[in-house]
Amino acid sequence: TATGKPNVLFVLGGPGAGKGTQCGLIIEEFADFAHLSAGDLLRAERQDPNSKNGQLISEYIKEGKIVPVEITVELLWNAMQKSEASNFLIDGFPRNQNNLDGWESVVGDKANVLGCLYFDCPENVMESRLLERGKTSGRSDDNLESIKKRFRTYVESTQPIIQHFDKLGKCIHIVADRPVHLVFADVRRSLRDGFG
Ligand code: UP5
Ligand code: MG
Repeated sequence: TATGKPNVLFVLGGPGAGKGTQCGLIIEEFADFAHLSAGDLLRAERQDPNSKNGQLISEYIKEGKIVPVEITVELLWNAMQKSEASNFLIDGFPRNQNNLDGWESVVGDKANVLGCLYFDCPENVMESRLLERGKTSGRSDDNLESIKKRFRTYVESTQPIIQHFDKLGKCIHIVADRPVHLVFADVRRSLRDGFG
């Protein structure tokens, strides 16, 4: 990049909207992008017997609540610093204003935030995807009770963040309620046009 700072594209959308799936496809095609899923980093941290935050993370995830930003942003920033990539897809973060504030104070102008890639999907579609995945995922939050809580957190806390980027003219809107390859065709076009 011109500035030498890493570029960051936040990837947002409801639970089951397809963030992880599409990020996987993006990094196959755009070799200079790395994918960091905040949820995956938290799940890995929860497994680490040396972590003092494991219990807290488990409880928050099962309840669909947003983990304190100090934990999440440290995992993200550490992973960014370990990576050679110059462009990052940060998947599933920031989920609320506190997350965005925590990002500003820890990372701030050490990275260049391009905006957000927003996967827009109706709740009933997300719900059936997650229930289907729940048959085999082993994820503690892929059950109807946790899914409902995740949806509520998404509407109350995360949608305002998406609107924030939208008002800045920095939100790429993707219709996510379609087959994976059709969604990706739009993603590819948007990345080439907007940020390529
Ligand atoms: N699928 C995907 N795309 C499809 C398509 N186009 N057509 C048909 N099926 C499609 O996809 C979900 C399922 O749908 C899969 O089975 C897939 O094959 C299928 P996926 O790509 O995994 O969707 P994604 O949006 O990534 O769903 P995910 O469940 O990961 O979303 P969440 O946002 O709920 O999960 P995340 O891992 O980001 O967060 C989990 C929890 O961690 C949060 O609830 C919270 O408690 C905590 N968290 C924080 O506290 N802070 C953070 O910053 C991040 C997470
Ligand atoms: Mg995901």
